[in-house]
Amino acid sequence: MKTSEIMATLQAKYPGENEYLQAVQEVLESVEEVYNQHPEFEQAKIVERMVEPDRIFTFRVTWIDDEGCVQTNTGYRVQFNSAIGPYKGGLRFHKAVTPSMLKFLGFEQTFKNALTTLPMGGAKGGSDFNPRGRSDAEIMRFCQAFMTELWQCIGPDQDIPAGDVGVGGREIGYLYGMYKKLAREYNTGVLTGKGSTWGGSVLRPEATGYGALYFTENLLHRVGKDVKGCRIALSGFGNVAWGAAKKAVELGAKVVAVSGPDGVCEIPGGITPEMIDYMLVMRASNRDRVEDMADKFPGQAIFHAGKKAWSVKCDIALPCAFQNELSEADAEELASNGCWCCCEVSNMGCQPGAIRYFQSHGIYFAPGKAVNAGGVATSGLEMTQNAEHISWSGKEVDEKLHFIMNSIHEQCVKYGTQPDGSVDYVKGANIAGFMKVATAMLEQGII
Ligand code: 2IT
Repeated sequence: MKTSEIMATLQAKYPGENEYLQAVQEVLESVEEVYNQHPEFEQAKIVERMVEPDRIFTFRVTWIDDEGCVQTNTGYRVQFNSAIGPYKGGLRFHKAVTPSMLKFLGFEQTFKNALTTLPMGGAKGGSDFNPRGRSDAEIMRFCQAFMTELWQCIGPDQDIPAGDVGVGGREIGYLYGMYKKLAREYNTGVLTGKGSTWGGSVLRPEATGYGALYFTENLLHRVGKDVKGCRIALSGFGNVAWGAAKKAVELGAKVVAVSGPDGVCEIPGGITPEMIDYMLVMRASNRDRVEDMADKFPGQAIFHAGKKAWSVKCDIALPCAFQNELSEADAEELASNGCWCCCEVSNMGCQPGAIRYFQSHGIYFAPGKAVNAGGVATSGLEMTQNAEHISWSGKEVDEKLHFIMNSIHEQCVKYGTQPDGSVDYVKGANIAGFMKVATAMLEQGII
């Protein structure tokens, strides 16, 4: 296998699908050497098959807004790979959603899910629906309209969606309500991230952020450091940033920045529990503005319009918002302000130039598919509870999540340790995930 040849074919076939091509390029570069030591992979054309989604559903979603106007969006479900389990992955509602974005996310999800130790294949879905400024009633009508198409594609042993950007507990509730009405079955296992009174797992809302901090701790402990006392800049103020802030504070770190599309809130004294709670209010408001934090906590949170979280002095950077949110120039700015570690919590949050910059300047870096896997792992734990018709305590779920994050870190170290003893977490995560999926595909024949 030659990465450059496969990339040339994909570029010709899918011109302009930049996020998808970027995600594939990163994985292929990481695994090329190992792959070429396995002629049986080459013979079964594992890579050529793995980079193509199994199938993509595309559908029209029509709904009526509060003014009585008819609105039309496009919905998608990308079922990427089912070698190690049923399709599993979130739904993203965001104005910039395209097939390319969902293909990149579904591809990443395949390897991430393989790292979790649980039997889940990779998928992603969503819509170009923009929640900004939408009322609760509009959100509900959109979710219902979306599910009237999606429900035919999903099932507890087939494909299990969950949340992602723009889809949280409220949206999963509306989606599940419509699913139940259409299917006439109380199939709790068909979606994860449900409410805790109707089949949801405790700690699922916190899991992505908590898992990210457990992973960060593992990384730091390996080099004799600790999260305690560190200044952390995180981007975003949604579900992932919220969980990360909660756990960071609990572990004794100081969260000095949260951000939004409008700018960054610098918090010199460190984020407080009241501010962390307020992140949920900001998310539910659909205003998509972090300046609201500065308005609510004057003097404590200082808003800088148009600035990113990466302009704030910190020890550790945690991108928690969107793909490609951290550029090479941002990496340089972070480094010049003394930042020495970046754990990517968003999916593909760092541009390739930023990753190269971190790795060549001795700044610890770990990729999203390892760092943020605690979210989908806890979705996997929710599926287990649903299948058994039981619910575990917070302590049980947290222990399992912690164990899974430790295991993901171990897999990265196993496959990513370099001759000089340092760990290339990008390589480690990609090779570990790839080997599991490739072996399963090989054993299941040419399908
Ligand atoms: O990117 C992700 O891993 C998620 N949005 C969570 C997916 C899930 O199925 O819980």
